[in-house]
Amino acid sequence: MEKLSALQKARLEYQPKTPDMIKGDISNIIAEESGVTEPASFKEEIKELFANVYGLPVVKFKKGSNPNANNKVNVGIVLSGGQAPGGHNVIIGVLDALKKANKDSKLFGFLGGPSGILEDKAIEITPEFAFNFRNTGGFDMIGSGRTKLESEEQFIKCIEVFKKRQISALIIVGGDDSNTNAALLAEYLKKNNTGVQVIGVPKTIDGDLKNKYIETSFGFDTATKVYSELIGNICRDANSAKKYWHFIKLMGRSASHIGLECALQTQPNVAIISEEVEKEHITLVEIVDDIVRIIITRSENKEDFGVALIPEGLIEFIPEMKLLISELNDLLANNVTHFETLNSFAEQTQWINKNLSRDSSFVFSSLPFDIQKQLLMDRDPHGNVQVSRIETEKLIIDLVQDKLTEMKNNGKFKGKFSAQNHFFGYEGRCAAPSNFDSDYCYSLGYTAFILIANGLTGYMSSVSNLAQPHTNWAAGGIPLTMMMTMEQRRGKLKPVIKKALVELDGKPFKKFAEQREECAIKTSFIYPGAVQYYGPAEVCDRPTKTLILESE
Ligand code: FBP
Repeated sequence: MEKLSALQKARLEYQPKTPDMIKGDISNIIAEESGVTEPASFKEEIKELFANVYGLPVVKFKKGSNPNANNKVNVGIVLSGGQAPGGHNVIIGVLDALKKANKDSKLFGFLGGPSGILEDKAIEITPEFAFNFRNTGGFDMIGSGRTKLESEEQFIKCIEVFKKRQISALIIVGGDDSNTNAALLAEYLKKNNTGVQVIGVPKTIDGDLKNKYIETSFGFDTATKVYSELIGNICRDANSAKKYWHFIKLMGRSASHIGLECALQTQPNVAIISEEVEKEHITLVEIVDDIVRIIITRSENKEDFGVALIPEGLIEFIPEMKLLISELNDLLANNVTHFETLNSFAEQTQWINKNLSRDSSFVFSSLPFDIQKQLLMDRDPHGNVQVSRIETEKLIIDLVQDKLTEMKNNGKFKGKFSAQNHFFGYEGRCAAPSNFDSDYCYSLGYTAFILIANGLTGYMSSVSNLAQPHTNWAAGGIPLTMMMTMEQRRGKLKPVIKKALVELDGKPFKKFAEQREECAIKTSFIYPGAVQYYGPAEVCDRPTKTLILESE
């Protein structure tokens, strides 16, 4: 058996904390309805697409007798998309609840993500097997994948597999896209009277699956604490050596929640927020000019060092880059075969430049070759450029360097500029979950099973009041359709769960904006240190600053 560290052993014994309302016998918990709900926009379109799971009520748990809770059931679970700390605890929360309700019930974990359902690859998750995964990071218990479940053919295959394994409920743990697919599957299964229920669980380190009812997605807490520890260490190194500017790209496919939270935790000199760049139409040149301004001012104060945070998704929010990427996406999607016949990079760029609009061709040509190559790399399953593979931090360093050299030659910059680049992304996705994520995920899994025991389908498991002590957390379910809207995807209007971007009038951004100029010029770093698992609650259990500010 694999050798465990003392901390790993201790974490296996950690009992996640849960809301009071899900304690006790599962047969004594019922789901109370609190009004029929509808999405905020495209009501008619969504109603038509989801005729069978539309207009369901939000439910909250309360004490009451549920005669079906102890029925023997087989439940399936699948992890979908990128890893996020706490996924194993979701599975263990479901398992503990299911076995508590009836020890003969079974939990099947589909392997390697949604494709595991289509290929009928699953294992039974027993308490003995699951024990070694309690409070651990990673998704290695059953793996994950990015296969989209959306076609009728796939749904028919799912039904076949559920029948064979006598599965009467499926839990899909994923982000906005996976939960949109959960809603489509729930609708299909209900329309066809299969009796199979579908429950979603909000996962993503990006923190962009949240709304009025879902306060945060799991994994965001741990990932941002891990990145903040690393950023704090770099800030301290910068402040010790006083010779480097560190440019750190942070994960988050689209939204800048991770960058914003880390900026609140560490107070770097620069933190770019993509949503602001888009709203204010800030160009790449303007971004660079502002960083140069900060470098020069700090240099005049004899501080030729600093730390800048760059969100991974930035490139797609810069107006001229957004247009370029969208033209490239269409060009590449519509000319796959022809593009494959172009053998050299020179041939590829020549063809690209010929087919782009004049403005985009100009922007493309002005980029360094490495970035041009990265922009032409394979798209993800949604046809999007893979931003985690674009070295935006290096692009910005190059442009800043060029500008400073020019200014030096003109006598306008007399200091020194030496840059280091970093990318923090995969480092945080499989970290051992913080107490918050351990507790939250276990409670989400446990809640998902109670929703199943109450006969519900088409819901997302919800645990709220998260800024309060766990005893006051509320548990229940939110209808998936009420979080939906319609958006253009590959030229078609499609139902989607709305991605939550950083709100510029929200409290976390306002707090950051209030202090950023001072942090830019005056060294004001905070060194948060490592995630703590044992010790006083204010050190070990505190949620993110984003969550606290949003709950005020
Ligand atoms: P999910 O939205 O599936 O949770 O994944 C988010 C993420 O971690 C992004 O931050 C990042 O851009 C992407 O996954 C990287 O994907 P991959 O794991 O395929 O490299």
